Amino acid sequence: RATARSISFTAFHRHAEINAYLDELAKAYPSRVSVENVGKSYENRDLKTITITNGDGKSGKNVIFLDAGIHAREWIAHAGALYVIYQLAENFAANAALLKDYDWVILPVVNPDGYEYTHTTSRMWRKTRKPSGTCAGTDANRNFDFHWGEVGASSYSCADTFKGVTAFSEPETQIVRDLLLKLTGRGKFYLTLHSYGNYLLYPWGWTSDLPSEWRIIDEVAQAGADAIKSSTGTKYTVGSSTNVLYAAAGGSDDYAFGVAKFPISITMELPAGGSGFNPTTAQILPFVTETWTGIRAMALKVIDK
Ligand code: ING
Ligand code: ZN
Repeated sequence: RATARSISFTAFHRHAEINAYLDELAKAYPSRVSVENVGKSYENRDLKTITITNGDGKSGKNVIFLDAGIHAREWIAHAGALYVIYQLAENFAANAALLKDYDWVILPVVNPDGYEYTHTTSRMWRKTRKPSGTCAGTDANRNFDFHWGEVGASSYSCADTFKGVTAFSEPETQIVRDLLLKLTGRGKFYLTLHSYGNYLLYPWGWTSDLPSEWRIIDEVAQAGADAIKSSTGTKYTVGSSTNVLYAAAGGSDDYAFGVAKFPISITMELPAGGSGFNPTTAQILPFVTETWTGIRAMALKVIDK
């Protein structure tokens, strides 16, 4: 089924529609799905997580935490998270193995103020919307407090990669921080969706050194790339963000790995469509189904460990 209740994969949905879909799922599947308000954006929008379980009532399971929309303009990332939610909640039988010993916690829109701004005002906006200095907005993926500001981030508030006036200056990154820290121990896999470029990136972003555990992370990412390659032929590049893309400190994946101690932490850069950040609506479904193939393979690899 290409459409899932009030949302579809033939259009990009506004933040309010996405939140309404989450609530709809919690209502439809009360034994397996719950939705929590985890805080508010600078402009007072509700950030909601959806937790999807297999309904066996066991608590304290391992957790896979997925987020999307750290960057406002990367619309296919928000759609990708929605497709994961749709599969786990509404195609439960086919995905039972993913939920047997793991609960999934998903925050599909980290930066709703920026996301709405890209719909109403400026399609290519990347940052949050809180003013700081001359300009509005901080790059949320430079705002996490781990080697904050050391490399690949700007101190100029008008820059697209502005690191923020302090680490965790933004309510939205504070919310992700608190979710990650609450999951230390149970959290086994952190996956954050961005676009574009077809990369599976892992720590570190702050240094070209690799973490000592890099082989196991590489194996998980490679499983995702291989699954996508054999399903659609699309090629993903796998490696540490510094080594295969560029150095940038203060990213959420470095924080999840280095501070919140998620053993596997990956940034997935979905494909470009149309003009890079702007896939056509006809590209949404093929892109998100392909993405799901990769996510599924990575999750199964994590679960297998
Ligand atoms: N790319 C990521 C960015 O924040 C990245 C790439 C991720 C760099 C993690 C360093 C660490 O710049 C996009 N498209 O946002
Ligand atoms: Zn991004």
